[in-house]
Amino acid sequence: MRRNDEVARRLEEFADLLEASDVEYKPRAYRRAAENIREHPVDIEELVGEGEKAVADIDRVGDAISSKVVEYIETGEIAELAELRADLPVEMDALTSVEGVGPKTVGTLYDELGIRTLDDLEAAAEAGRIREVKGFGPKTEGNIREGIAFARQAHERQLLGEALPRGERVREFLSGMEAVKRCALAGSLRRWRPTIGDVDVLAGSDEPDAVVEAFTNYQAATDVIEAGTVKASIRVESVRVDLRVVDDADFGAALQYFTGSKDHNVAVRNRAIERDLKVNEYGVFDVSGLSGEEADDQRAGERSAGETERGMYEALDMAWPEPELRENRGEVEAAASGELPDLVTVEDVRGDLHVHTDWSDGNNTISEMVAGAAEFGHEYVCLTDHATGPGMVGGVGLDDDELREQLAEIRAVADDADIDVFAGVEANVDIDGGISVGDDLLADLDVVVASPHSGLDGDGTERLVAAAEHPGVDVIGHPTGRLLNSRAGMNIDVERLATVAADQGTALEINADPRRLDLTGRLVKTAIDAGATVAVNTDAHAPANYGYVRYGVHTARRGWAEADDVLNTREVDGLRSFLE
Ligand code: DGT
Ligand code: CA
Ligand code: CA
Ligand code: ZN
Repeated sequence: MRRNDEVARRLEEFADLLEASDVEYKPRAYRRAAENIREHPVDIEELVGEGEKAVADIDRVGDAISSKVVEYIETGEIAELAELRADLPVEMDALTSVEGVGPKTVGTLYDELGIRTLDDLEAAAEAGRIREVKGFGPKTEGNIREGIAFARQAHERQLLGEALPRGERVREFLSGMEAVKRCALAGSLRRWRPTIGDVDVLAGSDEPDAVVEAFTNYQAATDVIEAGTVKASIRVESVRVDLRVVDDADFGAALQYFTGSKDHNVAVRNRAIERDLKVNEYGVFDVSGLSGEEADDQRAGERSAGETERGMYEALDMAWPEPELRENRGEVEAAASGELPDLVTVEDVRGDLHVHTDWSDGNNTISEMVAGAAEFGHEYVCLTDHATGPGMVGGVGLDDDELREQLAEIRAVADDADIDVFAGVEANVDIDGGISVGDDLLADLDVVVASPHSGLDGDGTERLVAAAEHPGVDVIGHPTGRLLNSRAGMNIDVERLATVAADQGTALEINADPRRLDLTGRLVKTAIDAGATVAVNTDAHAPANYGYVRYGVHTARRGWAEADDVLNTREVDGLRSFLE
């Protein structure tokens, strides 16, 4: 089993403890080394076997860190790390999962108040002791108190954006086996929920032993949680992966069952009962002639489906609902009456309207981001760097003069580009709904994305309604401002916002960054039902981020969106007429 992730975690722990003791620079070096070890293609144990030099050759690792890696693999411990732990005996991961609490804060709160655990932190916040510590105040204390509940639940679920690539690699690995006839991801991952409890993988095979054996020896597994005859669970980095092996003849039934959601399955089962049919993970069975007791047997009755998932729904007189719809929000009725939506696809998307460059906090130049969009296959792209204003810290945002200067450069790049290039801005929506950029400049820009970046608690409806009514604004960016697993974001009456947005010709964004996925599927459905148009944007800060679009599109699909509901599926002329 590959141990790179385990080693990386030790180094990250090292970094946190150093940072908590106010050591400079070193923490950053340890984190970079950790990242490169985690991503390194060769198993770290193998490299240690080749000698310290082979470890030090990993980019950004170097001699000091490589000797600690060797020490850890050979002895199971790093002496210096053990000392640091003894000096600061805290639950670092749990504490730093509270928004606004970093290793430095943990160090201070331990020194001043002896806080070691989330429970300690909560008790200190409730008792008003944190505000007494130098550098803290009632506001910080309030934020910490609010962040704790979130942190407790956050620890249990992984981001879709982290779980999916790992699940896909497991699926590829198993699909490559001779013994595996069919293989698919199921569960919440197949439904594209924004966060994932565990990854479910299904394999159809008549050699379950061989499949389970290969799975538990999967090279990226960091742990085998359990292994049976037809199922097993491993950990891949921090994600739990459950495998189930079934007879290939039952694959469709098992896929339907293990895709869920539970609520969807209950609704499907009720439809079956109305028809004297029985649905389970082995198929659809006709139990009409059987007594209650006879029908209890899993495979009792004549089977009418189970080989394919489509067949399962057909046997129940239903069209096949896309997995993203299976949340029991009306899809069972729609599938029965032939009224399922024709969902938007990733291929329908023609461009990206929310992209950053190194003029603000992006990593790449305007031309690089344009070239990246062209290479990705887009027909157009809009560059929307941050404007100054509330929520922009550290001088990230551009003032109006700088935006004018950038506008000229974007026009110059556009002249030579292979795709249509629009000039935009990501302006801040202040607490009253005001926009942080001058009206004359807004009028000269092609696309204005207005996003909330500060004051992200409480109700944000009126603030966003005011922004949507602003004649210069085209798109409301990441409307709730939520950050998955760390910040709930604002409450919004999306029906009201969407009604105004539809009327004003303002689009509502689905921010496809897997840390946001904001709006959510549920809110997208409300917005579309109220007549609004959505825009699926990646908020890319580097060309590689254009690939986030699939997370946004599948979120749109969870909201029942068709291509016509999504602004950036339009050809460039259609986009222009929306923007006018
Ligand atoms: P997660 O892992 O919390 O993100 O959510 P799921 O939906 O992947 O749930 P999971 O992994 O517990 O189970 C996978 C699927 O298996 C689930 O969506 C539906 C099905 N399933 C599991 N347990 C039950 C159950 O007790 N009843 C029914 N009807 N279906 C179940
Ligand atoms: Ca699951
Ligand atoms: Ca599971
Ligand atoms: Zn942005």
